[in-house]
Amino acid sequence: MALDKMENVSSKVTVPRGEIVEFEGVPLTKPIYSTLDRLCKFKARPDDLLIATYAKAGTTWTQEIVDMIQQNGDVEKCRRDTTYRRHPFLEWSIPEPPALRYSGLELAEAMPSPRTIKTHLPVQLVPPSFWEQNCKIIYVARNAKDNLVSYYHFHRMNKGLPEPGTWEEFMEKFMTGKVLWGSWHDHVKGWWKAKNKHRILYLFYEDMKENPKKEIQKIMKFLEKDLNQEVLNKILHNTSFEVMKENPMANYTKEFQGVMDHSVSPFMRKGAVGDWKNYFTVAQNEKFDEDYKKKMSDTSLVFRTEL
Ligand code: PPS
Repeated sequence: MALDKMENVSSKVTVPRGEIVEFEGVPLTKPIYSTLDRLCKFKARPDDLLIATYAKAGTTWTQEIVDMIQQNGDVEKCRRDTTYRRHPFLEWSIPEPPALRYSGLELAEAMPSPRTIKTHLPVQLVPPSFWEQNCKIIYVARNAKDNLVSYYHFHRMNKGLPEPGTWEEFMEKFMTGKVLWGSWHDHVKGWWKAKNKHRILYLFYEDMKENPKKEIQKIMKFLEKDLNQEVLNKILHNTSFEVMKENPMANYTKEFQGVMDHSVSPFMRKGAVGDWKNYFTVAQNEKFDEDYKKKMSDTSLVFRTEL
């Protein structure tokens, strides 16, 4: 079955919890680790757009906004396939079982230009051709506390990821960078530095929540797209949390049945800023802040944890 035409035949398929292997201090899944060589040789094209994020920072939201802009606000065109297949998830690889097979690399290689590609890679692991080709990159960052909460729930519902352990244990792993794709702190800082040298639009989830129209306009400008107010409002509406939560092409209910259990926690969970307050105890918050201060002392990056 062609990868890009694969029907959703994954229901009832179960997978063992993912195993983690470290590469240069960055925990990766085994299949990602074993394709690193190929990944490094990936041939980016000059008109590729890369959407890069730390996992759970607002990737899917940004992908939908970008696609809506590229399709001039045509909702039907944006529903041509799931997010997972419209935009190759570059490093993601599931060799088996066959019903879940996926190779972001193969999907990207087979895709005609212009391509929009998703990655969670830290900046130092991005295939060099993206820099050589001077590709445009949109990076989205989300404050560490909400990012952590979202990541914790995602591990609970996604059986393809390692066991999260308790909330307390997961928080510890997050703080020490022992989670998939590594340290949040290094990720956001690494990309922040890279934006001084490359064509990177660095966005914040919190800004997108506060004023989505303004952030959509920033993306439009970056993509050199001039769309009228009517189209802009259509994009705003169709990329709202409420609409995307009900959109099967964006809410991950069509993929990974038996792997992602939305009854444990939906992919489109809360979509809010400040939800961390419902999870952090006072003691945990103090510990997190103290550690955060140390790890973020060498950057000008500033995050908002509430609006
Ligand atoms: S992934 O798996 O890494 O691609 O996940 P990602 O898409 O980066 O992040 C998922 C979180 O983003 C929230 N989300 C949104 N928030 C606001 N508005 C819109 N439209 C939107 N779409 C997705 C989603 O709910 C996850 O956050 P939490 O906090 O868990 O709800």
